[in-house]
Formats: sequence, C-alpha cells, structure tokens
Amino acid sequence: MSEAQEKKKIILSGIQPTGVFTLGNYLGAVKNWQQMQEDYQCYYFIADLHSLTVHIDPKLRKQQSLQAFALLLACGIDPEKSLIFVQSHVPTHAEMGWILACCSQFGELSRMTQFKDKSAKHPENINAGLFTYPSLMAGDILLYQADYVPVGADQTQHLEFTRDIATRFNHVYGETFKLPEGYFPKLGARVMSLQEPTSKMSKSDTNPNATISILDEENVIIKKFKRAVTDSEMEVVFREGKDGINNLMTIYSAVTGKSLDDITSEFAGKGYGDFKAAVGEAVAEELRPVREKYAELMGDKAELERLMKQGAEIATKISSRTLTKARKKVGLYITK
Ligand code: ATP
Ligand code: LTN
Repeated sequence: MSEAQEKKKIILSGIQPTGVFTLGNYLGAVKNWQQMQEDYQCYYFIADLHSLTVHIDPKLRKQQSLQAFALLLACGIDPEKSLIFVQSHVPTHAEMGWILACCSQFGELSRMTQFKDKSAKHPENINAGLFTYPSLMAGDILLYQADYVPVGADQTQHLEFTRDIATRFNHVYGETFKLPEGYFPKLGARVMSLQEPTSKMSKSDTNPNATISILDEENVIIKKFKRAVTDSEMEVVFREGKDGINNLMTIYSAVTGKSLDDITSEFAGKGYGDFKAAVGEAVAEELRPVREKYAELMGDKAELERLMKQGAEIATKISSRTLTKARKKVGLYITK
C-alpha cells in the first residue's frame, strides 16, 4: 500500500458466503464498495466465521467461500487497491471476538433484532454463535480502526452495538478503539424481491424467480424481469403503492444512471412490457463483465488462493496491532 493510501480514511465491510450474490447485494453493497476504492483505504472480507451460525453441508460451505472471494474480485474489488481476505484466515478476529464477547452483556445481545428474528425462524438451531454474532462483528470492525462501515439497514443495530462496546472498552481500559460510523452511499439502492416487492431481494430466497443472481445468463435475467410482479395500471411512475414498478425503476436508475423522472418520460405511452424488457437488457448488460470475469477467475484456483494468502498476511499484520493493544489493556500476560 502506498503512502497516499495510508492517509486515506478507512472503510471496512464484510459479506457472508451464503450463496451467489444477488442484484441486491451488488447494487446495494458491492458495486459501491468498488467505487469507494479510489477515495478510501478499503478492507473487504468474506465473513465465513459468521456464516457458521447457519449449519450447512461443509463441502458446500467451502465451495461458497471460494466463490464469494472470486465474486468480490469479479465485481471489481481490486487487490492492488484494497485489502481483500477471508475472515477465518486471520486468527485475530476470533480472539478479538472473544475479548469483546466478555464485554458484551446478555441483555443487550438479547435485544438484537437479527438474533430475535433468526431464532424465531430457526428454533431448532439457536446456537451461542448466533447470540454473540454482534461481538464478533464488533471485533471485525474495531481491529482495523475503521472510520466508516457501509452496511444495509439490517446491520445498523450491530454497528450501534459496536460503537457502544468500543465506548465502554475505551472508558474502562483507556483509549483503544476508534468509534466507527455508518456509511450510506448516495447510490445505495435497496432492491426488492421481483415476486414479492414488499420484501427485500435475498440470497437465501428459495423462489428463483424472485431474485437475480449476478451470475444469471442474459436470457434468464430477461425472463425473470418479464415475470416480475407489477400492478394493473399502465404508467411507469414512482408512486406509493406501486411497489413492483418502484422496484424496477430503482433498479433501472441504479444501472443506467437515469433519474426517475427521465425514466417516466422514456416510457410514457409505452406498456409495462417494453419497460420490463429494457430493465432486463440493462441489467444483463451491466452483469455481463462480472459473469465473464468470474468464469475466468474460477478457472485459476491457484491464483485465487495466492490472493487469499496475500490478503490474510496483510490483514493479520494490520489487525495484530490493535489486538496486542487490547490484550495488554485487559491484562493478558504478554511475555517479552
Ligand atoms: P441472506 O439471504 O443470506 O441473509 P442477503 O442477501 O440478505 O443474505 P447479506 O449477506 O446479509 O445479504 O448482506 C450483504 C450486503 O448486501 C449488506 O451490506 C446488505 O445490506 C446488502 N444487501 C442485501 N440485500 C440487499 C438488497 N435487497 N438491496 C440492497 N442491499 C442489499
Ligand atoms: N453481518 C454482516 C456481515 C459482516 C460485516 C462485518 C459487515 C460481518 N462482519 C463487519 C460489516 C462489518 C451481514 O450479514 N451483512
């Protein structure tokens, strides 16, 4: 990393390797991460330790981690500009997570919406990791003294928790952690399900017509948009109650850079069919280079592993500085 990059503010974010990224992950998160690389010193990682809270076939997990790493690269995260790594390759995360779990209160962890939602949805697997998930996430962020953390609305409570823990730790043990702030990019589109436009598009949705995977082929993308749920009107206009059309307009605007008003003019007098076809084509066009780059990257596993190792080495070095500081502060014995 050059000296100029060292002086830039630090951005940090992570994504769980729970499946192929959707158009929602792309437009709401990863595309912005790619654009931030010019102005910030960026650290991005695959949150595989967090994904252990959901039990899946280990073979699939392993495959999904490699895929997610390749997807980040395919989306334009450049290892020359940004630090990119896999969480479990950097042992400081688990240790920092434990130290912070010991500073987290049962009451506050019990109030986390994600914990309550996930335990209600999966009563058969309310594991301790799901409960201390926010402490591990706080460690991810605080280890790197991050200035800004781009996350979606579902993670803002975890970010608030991170700030609370950091404030408490600094107060009890002395200044150790920088307090991170949320980062909400101007173009951060929230993409909704194509079949149920009142709920967000999600990697783990079981209805394939509801989500666009960033690796979907052009004809599949066009077909899915054709089938997208809209309404019984004819006007392409962004208005309350028109959830399906609002979603398609948001997507079209995010991909083409056109304003909502311009989109309304462009499709004045035309039916939804024309509009849906245009959205499908624009999205397919946007995702084509990602798909091509991904195929190329997956063809060279040795290179992917080399990049993983390189990222892990740098991340271990950077995060060890904060971990050593925290170890000393809490009084863990350190030999000379
Ligand atoms: P899962 O279905 O496994 O819960 P997810 O698709 O909801 O996954 P996450 O891995 O939780 O996605 O989130 C990764 C990033 O993508 C986060 O920053 C999140 O805010 C963003 N994101 C996820 N879904 C959307 C969406 N539909 N629109 C915009 N941003 C999204
Ligand atoms: N919980 C996040 C993933 C995540 C993360 C982080 C994001 C784990 N650690 C640190 C930002 C910073 C999610 O599910 N989207």
